[in-house]
Amino acid sequence: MTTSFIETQPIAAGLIEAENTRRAGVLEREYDLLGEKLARGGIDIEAVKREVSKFTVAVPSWGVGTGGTRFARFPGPGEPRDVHDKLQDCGVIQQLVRCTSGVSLHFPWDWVDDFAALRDEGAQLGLHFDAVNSNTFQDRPGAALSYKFGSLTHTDPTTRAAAIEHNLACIEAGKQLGSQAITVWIGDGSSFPGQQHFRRSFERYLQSARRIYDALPADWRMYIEHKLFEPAFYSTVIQDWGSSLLAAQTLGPKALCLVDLGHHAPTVNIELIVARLIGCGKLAGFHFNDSKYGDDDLDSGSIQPYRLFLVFNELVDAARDRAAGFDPAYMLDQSHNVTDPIESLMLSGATVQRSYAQALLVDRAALDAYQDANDALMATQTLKAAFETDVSPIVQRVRLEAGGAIDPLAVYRASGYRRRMAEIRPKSSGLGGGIV
Ligand code: AFD
Ligand code: MN
Ligand code: MN
Repeated sequence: MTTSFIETQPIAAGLIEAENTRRAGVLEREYDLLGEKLARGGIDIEAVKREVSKFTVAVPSWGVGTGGTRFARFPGPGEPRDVHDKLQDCGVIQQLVRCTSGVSLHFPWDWVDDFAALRDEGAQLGLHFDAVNSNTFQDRPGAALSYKFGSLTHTDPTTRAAAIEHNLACIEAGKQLGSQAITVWIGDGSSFPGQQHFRRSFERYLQSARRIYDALPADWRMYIEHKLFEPAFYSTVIQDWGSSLLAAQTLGPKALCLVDLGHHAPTVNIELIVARLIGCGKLAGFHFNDSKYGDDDLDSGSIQPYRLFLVFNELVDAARDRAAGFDPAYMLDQSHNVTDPIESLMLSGATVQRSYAQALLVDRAALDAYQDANDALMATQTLKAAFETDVSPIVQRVRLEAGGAIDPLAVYRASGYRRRMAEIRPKSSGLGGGIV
């Protein structure tokens, strides 16, 4: 007898329904009230809800494990032991929030022998596979060559070749998974002035990246992810959006620039970078997270929610203008050190979705007019008005109608899922650091 989709879901459907029933009345009243308020401003709440229901943000497989810092890692109970456990945890997130159907795998961490079977396993949980990520920032146990001094840009051609080969293997795996993009982030760089020749290392990057680019299937894209520093502390080869754009433009139309919100200096205006990349048709998409100091990988919207909104403001504006080549991919890229990763990822997915909903409320005709008239105060107030609108009833209703939970956190805690997993999955080692 084949098991039905309902039976393969990690959280009991009855529990979701019971919790939703308790909250449905209040939600209905709040939704109607918000609907009336928006209608007074000429906005149809149903139209906003339809747009929001199409929004999805992928979850990184590594995000469901407990993260760590350079100093230590404190494993949480019931951590996933392998990619199969990770998928199940991602299934929980998707089951409750319903906007996180994509999963992004990282290789070699998530390597399996049978990718077709893994694809089916994901489908059983209502998941599909988003961009694959190649890891050449650490050595594989027993590997003959080391990435200590770089991978795609290493001075040694044999080491570069190994890093290229790994990326090609990731594409092959991704093809079987149904992915359509590879995200390439390299840790390559230098920690001391003079250690690395800036121009030559970038040239080597372009040569290596060309080999990966040439191996992309026709409908695939290559996302180039820049990062200011870390693990290299003086320079990185793909340091900023300028280097990323240069590489993407040199490689060709299938190469695009990915913006990880944590990969910039603290005061950088990220929404402006987003606008620039949209303007030249090179925005790949995002790795969402939040930070106060560096690549802190905190939960999306936990530190600077207004910045997240301003990013979405640019995206909604670009969609309205039908900007050429505009089709961004959304993913969370966070590290959870002190929270339950499932809880953080559920709330982060919902937060990103909320920012999108808020950005949809911006009165763009008014904003255009205020900008043209140089009315700085009213222009900025127009954005603030949208940001300050509590769109909770919209995102809650979207979740409810998609079969998710009005309050995902409450259902998750009531389900005892983590407790059950702690019994099944043995405690993993807390030794060693590791940001991932
Ligand atoms: C890095 C990057 C990148 C990478 C991840 C691994 O943001 O996306 O895949 O961490 O954990 O800082
Ligand atoms: Mn990232
Ligand atoms: Mn990062």
